[in-house]
Amino acid sequence: MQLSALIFDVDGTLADTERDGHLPAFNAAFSDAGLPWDWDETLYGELLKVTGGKERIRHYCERFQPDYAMQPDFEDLVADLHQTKTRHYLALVEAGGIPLRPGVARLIDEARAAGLRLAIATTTTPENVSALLGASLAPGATSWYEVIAAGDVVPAKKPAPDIYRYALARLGLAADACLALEDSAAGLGASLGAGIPTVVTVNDYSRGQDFSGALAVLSDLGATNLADLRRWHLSGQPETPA
Ligand code: XBP
Ligand code: MG
Repeated sequence: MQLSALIFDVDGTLADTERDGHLPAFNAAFSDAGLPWDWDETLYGELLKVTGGKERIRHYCERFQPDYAMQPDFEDLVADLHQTKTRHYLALVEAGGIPLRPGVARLIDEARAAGLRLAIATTTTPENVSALLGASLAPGATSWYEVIAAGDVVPAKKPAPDIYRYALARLGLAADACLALEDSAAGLGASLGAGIPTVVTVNDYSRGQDFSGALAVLSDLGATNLADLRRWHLSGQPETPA
């Protein structure tokens, strides 16, 4: 099947947003709320196994702050903390603090020049996506993406396939006409669950996770071009490591 579209994950794939953006933003939100919680990189690596910022806060409270989780307005408190966190994250991104990972901008340029359709499938919020694309890729880059499937637009987050199925439906494409780019086992589970051939670029948080079924597992896209993606997509087989 001809390759017609690239579907990009955001966090960890387009940029290392977790370490440099989301983690400090969560901690700033806790501090604003007067909560003595300070997630370090090790704990955050564990918490990242729960996708979705609200879900992550809820999981943390249920596991480490049970008294806080038992409050009658707990869900409202989670929503408020997440709203504050998103405000801090947007400020970090808009300040230009989060560069794209190696090769990402070049690959997007190659795909656009070749007439490939582009989409996003992410657990984060749409406003976070637009801010990152506008600040780190190019002003107006959001318009390069036909579909931005993000956050709560689907009931179940990665590794559920919902967000990728949503993107396919909006693209009107079959799964095997697309190629997904992911960074984590949860993301790969979601894209493969939707039947989409997938290339993984690992990062410090996802290194060592199980990427069985990926067409290729790379350290980054710095040495990868569109011809590589087309070759892997055509073969349909995982590339044997060099
Ligand atoms: C990674 C996630 C997101 C971010 C936090 O998303 O799981 O929840 O960690 O963003 P991706 P929010 O699918 O792009 O890898 O707080 O907006 O959820
Ligand atoms: Mg990701």
